[in-house]
Amino acid sequence: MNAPLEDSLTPQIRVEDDRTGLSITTLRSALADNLFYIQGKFPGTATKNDYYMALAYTVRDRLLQRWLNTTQTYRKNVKVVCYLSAEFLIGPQLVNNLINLGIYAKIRQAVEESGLSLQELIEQEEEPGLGNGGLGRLAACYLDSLSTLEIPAIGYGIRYEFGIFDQEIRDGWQVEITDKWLQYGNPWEIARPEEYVEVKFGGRSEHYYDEKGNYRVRWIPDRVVKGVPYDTPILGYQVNTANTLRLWKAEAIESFDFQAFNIGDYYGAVDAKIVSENLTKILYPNDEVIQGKELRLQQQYFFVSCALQDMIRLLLSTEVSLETFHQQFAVQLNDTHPAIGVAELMRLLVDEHRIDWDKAWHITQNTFAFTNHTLLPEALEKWPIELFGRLLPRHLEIIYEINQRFLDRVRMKYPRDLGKLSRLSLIDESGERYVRMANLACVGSHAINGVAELHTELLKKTVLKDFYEFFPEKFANVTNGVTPRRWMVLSNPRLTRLITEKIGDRWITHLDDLRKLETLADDASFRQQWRQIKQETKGDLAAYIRKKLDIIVDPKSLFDIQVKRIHEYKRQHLNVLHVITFYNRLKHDRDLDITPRTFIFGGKAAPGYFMAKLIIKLIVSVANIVNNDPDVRDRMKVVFIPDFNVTLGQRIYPAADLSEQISTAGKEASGTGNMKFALNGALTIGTLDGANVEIREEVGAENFFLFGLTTEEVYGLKARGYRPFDYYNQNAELKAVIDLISSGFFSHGDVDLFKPLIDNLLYRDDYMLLADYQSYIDTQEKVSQAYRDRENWTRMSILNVARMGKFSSDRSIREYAQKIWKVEPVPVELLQLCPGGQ
Ligand code: CR1
Repeated sequence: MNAPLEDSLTPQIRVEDDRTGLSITTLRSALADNLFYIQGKFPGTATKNDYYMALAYTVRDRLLQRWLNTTQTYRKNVKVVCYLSAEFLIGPQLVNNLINLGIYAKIRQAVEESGLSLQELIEQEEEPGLGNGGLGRLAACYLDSLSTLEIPAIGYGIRYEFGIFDQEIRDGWQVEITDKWLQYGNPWEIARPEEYVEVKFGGRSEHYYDEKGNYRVRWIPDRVVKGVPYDTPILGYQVNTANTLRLWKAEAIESFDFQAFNIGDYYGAVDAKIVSENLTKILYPNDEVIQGKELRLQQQYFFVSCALQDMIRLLLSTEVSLETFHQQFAVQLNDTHPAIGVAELMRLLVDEHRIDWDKAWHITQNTFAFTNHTLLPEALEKWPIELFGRLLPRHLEIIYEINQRFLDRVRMKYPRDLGKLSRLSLIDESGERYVRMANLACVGSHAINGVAELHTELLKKTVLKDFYEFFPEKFANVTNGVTPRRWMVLSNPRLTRLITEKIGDRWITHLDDLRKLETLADDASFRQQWRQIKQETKGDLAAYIRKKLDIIVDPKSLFDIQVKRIHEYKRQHLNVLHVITFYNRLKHDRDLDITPRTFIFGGKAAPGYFMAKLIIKLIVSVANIVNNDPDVRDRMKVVFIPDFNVTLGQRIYPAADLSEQISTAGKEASGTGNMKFALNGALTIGTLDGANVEIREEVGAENFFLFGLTTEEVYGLKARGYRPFDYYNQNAELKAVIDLISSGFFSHGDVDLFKPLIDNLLYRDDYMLLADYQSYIDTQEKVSQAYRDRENWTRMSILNVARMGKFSSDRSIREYAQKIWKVEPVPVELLQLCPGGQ
């Protein structure tokens, strides 16, 4: 990969010493030094990974001035955004840091003059897979934008020892492999063991009167765990701001079990250590469905408590009164996973810092804001009271108290409306009793937002309707965005260079500038260059597919791509129905003049989600038949790329012609892959769901392939009684597709294999594939026709990119900063230099 751009150094950096200088000579000797002194290797015995590590440290050294100075700046009474998230899917760090530092070309030269290949070293990096999908990746894009916009921020989360599993496909089935991302060390993090905090679990609360006769509560836990922070710098694009991602690792408190040790129970003491460290061992691999496991609640409470204690310590280290907490920190709850923070902050303020309840509640409500990321009912977190009370007895009391005060207000506003009362209550009492985390988040926050316009509207009308009616002023929309640094500059260097040649590089931080490309859409030679780049990028992906999977695909065919978590509502199987329709048409008429296509899929299924795994099996089974059928050769190929992750996304999004965004209307909160594809020049085939609606508005209906039922129509059809079987009966082509799967054609004659999937479609079809089938097929036909007119297709592709300005995460973060957090940029000056730098 070539440098996406000329190197451009941030003007303010004034620190050049032997260790951090940027001359090629200094860079080369730094690389050699790090290999020797940090990796402890001679060049002769060093592995590629040793070289990667040495290079990573060389880059990190050049980041430290900015990082430490950023931290210093924030000690001076500025409001800091704290983004609390159980997931941060940050992706590989090396190239991103090179780009943001503006030293890519220099480093490449130094590496190459040392006899190494930069590309090979880049490929050594293990990405930290600390997230499942969109939610975790969004958090990562937001950190990038916060730093680039010079907004003081800390990301707080969990340092999972094992992140999202690696996916292998064996015999068509997904197999999960443990993700040992830390096995060779992580050069980007710095442990800060001296800044540990203690987190309590279990036990009971004790109510008493203090020395002044005030009523107090203290928590007598039966277990204490140590939280140790590990910090990763998040450097902004060509600014001095490097915010911190602070991830917590659980460790045992040795002293706590000395008792066991002293009575000779050495094993017992070690057991306690293992139990503590289990807390942050593994990321739960479920996307949008709760698993309700005790360990998960422990994880949530653990990192949230660590974070809030850390903030309080930070604040108290600055002479400022704790009562100004909400003026010092804006805390964003990324979904309900950190919602326990509402009760924890109340506990810290009331029990531990003796602030009275009303004041503490004012602080809490003005501190927190809550983002909802899904409408799926199975994703709404709730915890059985019994479990909750056993783990967090004091928090349960606090939640009861919050609830009582809140419900008193509800009663005042709606006397005698018992339905309202029971729906708004923080406790679900309809059967077994549960704590409802979304309700806690709504009551404890001053702002609540959805992640796309449609999603926010649906929140107000459905899952959070009662809350919207009770406090409409809290609700706002902030449509998601993605960072153009990673999702264009880093992943698509060719297009980055072309665009920059034409309109300058301001678009990288002001994505609206892409509008300047609009007029170029009418320039034939520009279109030619644009097409050429897409062709080369598709060639790269084709080479990857050949190398990894031994499948030959034609870069001239239409690359039709769906990559995202596998989920029934995302309807990868609707895509498969089209693949088989396409196949059948070719089989029936071998001379059919069809636009050749390569159908590409990728995505992980939750390990316990049978139907999702069966969908993968179906894709791979169809691929095996189609790819080996001489009748259709050269006209279609089907590929499932295993182990979709950030690194692979960087290869895949830029190579797409067509982006599949085909969820059932009303189900996808926003989607962000849809933005990455379109930003890289793919056209979208999609439903009116999530941010698709806004993407279509921006790029223009004529540059978007719309199909399917609207949300209203979905609701309407469900209400009238949806009968999928009728669609099957009345549509010969659909029937042929379904029958072909049922016949065992794709499963070596096994007629049972896909039966669960087929039966589900014929007799339930919750996600209405059959209702949308014909419209999808017709629209795919339009896509095929449109692709034949290469000039016009290219025009549409250029216009898509030109009109994607809105979907920069910079825009999203500006909205959060203004509407919700009330924070301002604080530029960082490099004042305090390291001794060697002066
Ligand atoms: C949504 O499904 C959205 C991301 C980020 C996901 C997706 O549509 O783009 O969040 N939700 O907002 C999710 O993971 C747990 O919920």
